Amino acid sequence: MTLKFNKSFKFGFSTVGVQHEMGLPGSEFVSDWTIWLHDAENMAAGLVSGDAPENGPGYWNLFQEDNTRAVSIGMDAAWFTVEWARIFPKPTFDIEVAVERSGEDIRNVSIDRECIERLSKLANKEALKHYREILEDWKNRGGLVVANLFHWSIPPWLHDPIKVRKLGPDRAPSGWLDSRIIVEFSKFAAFVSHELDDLVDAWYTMNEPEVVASLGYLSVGSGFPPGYLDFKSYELARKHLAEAHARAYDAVKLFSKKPVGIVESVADWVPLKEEDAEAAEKGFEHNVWPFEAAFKGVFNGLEREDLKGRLDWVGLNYYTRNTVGRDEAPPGYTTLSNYGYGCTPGGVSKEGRPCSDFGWEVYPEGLYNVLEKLWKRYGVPIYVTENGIADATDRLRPHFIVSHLYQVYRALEKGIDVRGYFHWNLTDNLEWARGYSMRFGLFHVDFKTKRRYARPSALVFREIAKNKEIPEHLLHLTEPPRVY
Ligand code: PGI
Repeated sequence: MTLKFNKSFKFGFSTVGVQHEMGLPGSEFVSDWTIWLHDAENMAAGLVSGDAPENGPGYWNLFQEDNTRAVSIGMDAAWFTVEWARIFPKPTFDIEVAVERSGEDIRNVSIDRECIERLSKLANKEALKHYREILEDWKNRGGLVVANLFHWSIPPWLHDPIKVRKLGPDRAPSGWLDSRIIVEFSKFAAFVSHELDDLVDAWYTMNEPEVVASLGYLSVGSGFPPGYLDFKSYELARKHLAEAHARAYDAVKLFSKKPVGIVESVADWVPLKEEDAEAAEKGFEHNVWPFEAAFKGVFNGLEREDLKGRLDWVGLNYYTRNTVGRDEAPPGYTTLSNYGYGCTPGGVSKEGRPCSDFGWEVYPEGLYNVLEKLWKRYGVPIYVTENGIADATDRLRPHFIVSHLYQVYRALEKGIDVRGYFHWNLTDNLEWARGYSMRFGLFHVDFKTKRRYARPSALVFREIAKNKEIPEHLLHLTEPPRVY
């Protein structure tokens, strides 16, 4: 017996500028993350690893070789981040557009052909041409192309995270705390759609807005910019991100008929005991706010016409669960350690599950649960845009892959419209504040020589992706791993 995926089901990889592109001469670009990762105080405080994005795997130069590698293990889809800071290294503020405001809300940004022409004069043409080459190369191999417009890094003219932390957001370019970012992001989105739509099969506006807001302004120990602890800023950043998605959705649609989505990482919210069910429900509800805003227009309990109806597909990043208990204090739930994201690196969870180098519990059945919930709520096509494990020695990854793909298979059997699975990641890359220590690759990267070496799990992945089925000899890995 084998477990078959539909022939149209996609298996993919992905790239993010800061994480993959740099490493070889000519690939450098500067964003807020560059400033942040190079900051000596951040390093001294242990907030960032000290690893520089300039020493990365070098995808900008080695894209053909990595694309070949991806095909060789059966991949036929990829999502690529088009880096805002590469395309517009200089401010776009001076290109005027009509902005419709209602109180503090940005309801519409009018972008016309003249605006695109003016943006074209400011844009870094070399970078644009290079992205065309990357996308074309992948398309010529028969790969599906998904384009992502925002994966965390912001041009420095819009965000100086060190100054925000030191001087406060009123005295520095403050990124997601300044509503102008919505207007500038819309211009960028319109321009990129105008320039690249012929090579793109699907778009998404941004990756994980909730992670950007919560790690930037609440969980400041995470080492994410700007590390400015302030609940009001968290709320403001969320609002701006919700509006930026809607306005960028409209901007992409000016020049594209392709589906436009948004990506968020959603955990399986598991109640510790029966009486914690309501707490888990609250956690999930909060987790999906980017979809609620884009699909229903509901944000902070209010319905907004100008946010609604802007979700053609859902991107799910799934890594693990959140096990929660009830809490009298707001928000009504508390996330418990030794489950989900809160485990000991390389250890074992309270339920006897193995945990990654990051301390994330392997919990594959959660992937099915989240897919089912998202499908019931939105009924639009879903891509698993990220799923993977930090596991330098590859002791867990083979089982991780098979057990998670089995959950996708189950979802497909139930009629859930999952279109593809993108493994995080093809190669080792820069894991943000944690640097090169967290290795997520199917291929090990020697960051000195830039050479890649297949891990055993790459072969396991190939066994499945090439024939789009879980073969009989891997069926023993479909059930969740357990240590005791
Ligand atoms: O940590 C692995 C990947 C990152 O490398 C991707 O850039 C990012 O999209 N990952 C895991 C998540 N999101 C991404 C899940 C949510 C999360 C983000 C940051 C959890 C902890 C820190």
